Amino acid sequence: AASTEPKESTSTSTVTIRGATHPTQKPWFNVPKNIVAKTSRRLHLQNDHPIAITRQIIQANFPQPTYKYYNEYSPVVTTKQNFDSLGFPVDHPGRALTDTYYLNEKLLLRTHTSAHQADTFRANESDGYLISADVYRRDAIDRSHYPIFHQMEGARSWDRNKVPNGDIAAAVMEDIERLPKHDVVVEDPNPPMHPERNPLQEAHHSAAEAEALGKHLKRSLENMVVDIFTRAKAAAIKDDPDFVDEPLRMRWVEAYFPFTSPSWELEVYYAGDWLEVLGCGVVKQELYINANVPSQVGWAFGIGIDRIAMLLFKIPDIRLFWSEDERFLSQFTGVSASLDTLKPFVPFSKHPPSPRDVSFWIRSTSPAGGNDKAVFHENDVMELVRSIGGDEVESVSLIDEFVHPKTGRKSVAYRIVYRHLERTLTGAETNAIHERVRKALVDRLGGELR
Ligand code: FA5
Ligand code: MG
Repeated sequence: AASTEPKESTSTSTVTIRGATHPTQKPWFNVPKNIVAKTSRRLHLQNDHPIAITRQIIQANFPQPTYKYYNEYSPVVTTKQNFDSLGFPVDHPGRALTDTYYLNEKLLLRTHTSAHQADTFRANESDGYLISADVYRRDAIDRSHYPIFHQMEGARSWDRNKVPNGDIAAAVMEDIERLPKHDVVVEDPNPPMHPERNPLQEAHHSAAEAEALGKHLKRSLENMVVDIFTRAKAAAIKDDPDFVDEPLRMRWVEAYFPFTSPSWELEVYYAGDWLEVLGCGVVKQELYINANVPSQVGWAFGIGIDRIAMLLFKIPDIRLFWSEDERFLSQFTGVSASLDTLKPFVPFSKHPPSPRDVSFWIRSTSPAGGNDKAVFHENDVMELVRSIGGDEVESVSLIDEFVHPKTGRKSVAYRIVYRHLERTLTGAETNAIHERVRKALVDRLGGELR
């Protein structure tokens, strides 16, 4: 059956997440019950779960004790941890209630593992670290987007007071020599610095130092991706000896993050398209300074685990990670203990999709006593549909928009595809869920049905 409606979610005054109870506050509190319920799942720590297996494979590329692993941080963080400590401007769109799940004015569900950068730099327990965790974002609904996914953060630092002669560039270059080599040609067409978007941090380190850090960062991450694809290919060939794969293609793309400069994203060519797998860069010196370790310099990255797991195991739909069906889970038994036993996922029979459309007028003015809901945001539609329809919702897409020529009112039409991953939904079942979704759209978004 579909998950329960989050009816009471805005009227309760506390919420308990992983055993800790927090006060909730209007108008910030916007976490539906189905999301609260999933905060305890911790898929990245569940033995033999594909998310945990992928985490282990990434970790294997960043060995202890150089890298210390942190996998237990709570998803409830402060706005300071998630945004301020990283230099996000106060008006950054990521801070909006339409994009982020808040408990109250100060507390939210982390939107990325970078929320723990400042604290982990401050703890200063090792040269490098890896942090894996569940992260939360209000977003679109389709096969590769789910409001909860998993990230792995990584960082490596060098201390100016500890390297020979204080020569960071030389120390980093020496460490590069110790990294494994790979023979994949990586496209890297952009200049390493960009004067406005990605300036060199001239006040804090030299061009040679930044270049060495960038090199160490890129080689470390390329090695990880090569390892993942080598394992995926070995698994596919074991499964089908005639399997012919395309050679791995990777490229570096210039990016922007408020907490790194220069910054890059790594893309991998997959199924006819470039897929972004991670963001990274040279850590802004302010982070080290604010964390009380001003003599350190280094790099950081953040990778999406779910996307990598989908590639690795050929998992067609991101919702499958949340399945408790044995036909899904049993396929990975034993892999955590022996990563070489990895094999691709074999989909169980695919059940038919049940598309239903809904059109409604957008109420663009605030309801009496209203708050930020005054302005229509598509993520509100996405979340409402997910809250009511649960994981039976496969995708939600805008199929039509119409502005009435006289009144100027706008209407929108969405197609919702319902599909249960484990059995066939009957027409009556689908209609019943869809009717509740339609009703909720009217009640909650003020969307009068067309
Ligand atoms: C970040 O979250 C930065 N914190 C990454 C970072 C860390 C940069 C450290 C520099 C230094 P971004 O929003 O691009 O960046 O997400 C990082 C990765 O998470 C993406 O490359 C992608 O692999 C994954 N990701 C992002 N959004 C989703 C999503 N909705 N579903 C699945 N994976 C996602
Ligand atoms: Mg990105």
